[in-house]
Amino acid sequence: MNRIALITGATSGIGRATALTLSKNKFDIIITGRRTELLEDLKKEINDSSSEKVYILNFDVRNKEEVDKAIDSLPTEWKDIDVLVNNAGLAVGLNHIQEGVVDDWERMIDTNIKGLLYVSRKVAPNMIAKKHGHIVNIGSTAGKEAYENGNVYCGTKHAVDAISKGMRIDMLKEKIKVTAINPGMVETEFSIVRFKGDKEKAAKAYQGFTPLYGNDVADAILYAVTRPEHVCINDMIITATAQANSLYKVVD
Ligand code: NDP
Ligand code: 8X3
Repeated sequence: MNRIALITGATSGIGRATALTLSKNKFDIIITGRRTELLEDLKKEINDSSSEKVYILNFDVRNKEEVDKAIDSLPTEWKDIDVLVNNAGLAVGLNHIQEGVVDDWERMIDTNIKGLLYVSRKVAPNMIAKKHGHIVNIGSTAGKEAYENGNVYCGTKHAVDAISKGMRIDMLKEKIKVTAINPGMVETEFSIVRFKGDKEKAAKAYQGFTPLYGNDVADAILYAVTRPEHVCINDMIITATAQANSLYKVVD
């Protein structure tokens, strides 16, 4: 029987790649995000290439009521979520702290920290009732070292690091696995969002080296969620070969 995975932020980048990868590996997938048309496109792409089932939920992770309502609306056959991938997230702006834009800070904190918490709070109790489940949180190398201008984004990913460790401890007795996957630079829509739609600036972020792609992170997620019952990958850092951590990268 297939397992069920819910992936937040499946309209793009790492989340989209993860949906495609898991659907090729015996998972039925609940794909979520705000851009419905992109979720419909992804559903079609999965349905065209595999027989695994796909269900769409459209919600903003920052809105607790929307999160609860969407997850409550799942049909009975979709309610037993085996794997939750908390992937929805973003960086907005790249400024020194004293020039920071408060609205940007709030978007990052509300999405990357509070959104992850709202979805986890809604999904985890059912996992605990079944004494079975796996939560995968997408952190970042930015959650391991801070870098210049990264301040609040790095803070949100340090929070993901700490929350992941805390979740693991809190749900240990119930046998719930928790994995934090911490990628370095991945070429997705991430930099377009960070630079507020400036595609030229965004493209420059990946020049002179081969970055990670969404599929590379999806592979790591697949590895984590397909270990035997007695094995839990707690924490994983994955970077391009050209990048050691947030601070060291070689470019041609
Ligand atoms: P993308 O911008 O390509 O994808 C982000 C996804 O998050 C989209 O599907 C977007 O969907 C969703 N999302 C954003 N805000 C919300 C919201 N309020 N409610 C629901 N969904 C939301 O970026 P990535 O794939 O790169 O990012 C995915 C995760 O990986 C993020 O948590 C990011 O911090 C992390 N990460 C990225 C790295 C990189 O270099 N790219 C490196 C390390 C970590 P929609 O807009 O349709 O709602
Ligand atoms: C995204 C990677 O280096 O921009 O988390 O922080 S980085």
